Amino acid sequence: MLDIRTVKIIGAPVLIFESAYSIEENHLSTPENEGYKRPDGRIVGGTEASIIDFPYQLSLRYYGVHSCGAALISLSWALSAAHCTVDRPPKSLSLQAGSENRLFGGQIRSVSQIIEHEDYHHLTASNDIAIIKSDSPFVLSLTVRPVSLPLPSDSWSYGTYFAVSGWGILHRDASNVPVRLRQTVVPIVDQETCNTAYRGRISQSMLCAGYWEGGRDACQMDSGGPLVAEGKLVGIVSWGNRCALPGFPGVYTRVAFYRTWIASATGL
Ligand code: 4AZ
Repeated sequence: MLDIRTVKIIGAPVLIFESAYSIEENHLSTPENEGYKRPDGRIVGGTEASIIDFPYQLSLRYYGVHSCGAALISLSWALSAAHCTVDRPPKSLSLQAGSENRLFGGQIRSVSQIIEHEDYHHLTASNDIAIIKSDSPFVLSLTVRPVSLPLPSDSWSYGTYFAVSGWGILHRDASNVPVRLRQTVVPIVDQETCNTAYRGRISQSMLCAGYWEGGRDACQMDSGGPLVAEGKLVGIVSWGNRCALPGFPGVYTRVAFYRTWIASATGL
């Protein structure tokens, strides 16, 4: 199956769409892979993170409940994945900044506008990017600070490591979402190699990161969240074949590819 969309009811009456994209391939469920699907209860190699080190990290809330990550790119604008906002009216969403605890603290804003990429396609996850406007600006602080955007011409060479962060699940089959922010570090994966692994589904607007042997990755509920290197927002958590599987890196929306689209939508 190409596109798995999970709907979970977490303590009725709140309906949460756990984010969208995983390619499920039965032949991958071998005993060797089992260890990577359940890597000793940690996010795929992650550790708890302080919001001071990730002051651009936002929680995108759906009816008040964490549903995706997002990144603060100015005091009034955020970037996330289109699969996190699709079919969700602005009124149903809010943003939390400035807290590593997704249940408590920080600054919370209503969403006044959502600009999904006009060519977002849910089956291919192409153009999986959305711009979100907060109804009033966040206040700059030690724990709330926008991340820089890359230049359209920016690219990252072999050997570059990125930080990915979020409140995503700790392994692919986990049912609970961590309360505290977590992060992990992943190297860039060669575009051709990634495209071969994913059988031609990786376009120039995507970027892959992860370890060939698996073990560290973003996962559901990290979607829409930031992949950062050298203070720049390089990627947005988008999709992958499950999480942290060997041979299947995480796939991210390549932010540099959308730099002019972001400028024309926001003026940033
Ligand atoms: C998801 O379902 C998802 N390992 C997010 C990221 C990755 C896989 C799935 C990448 O939202």
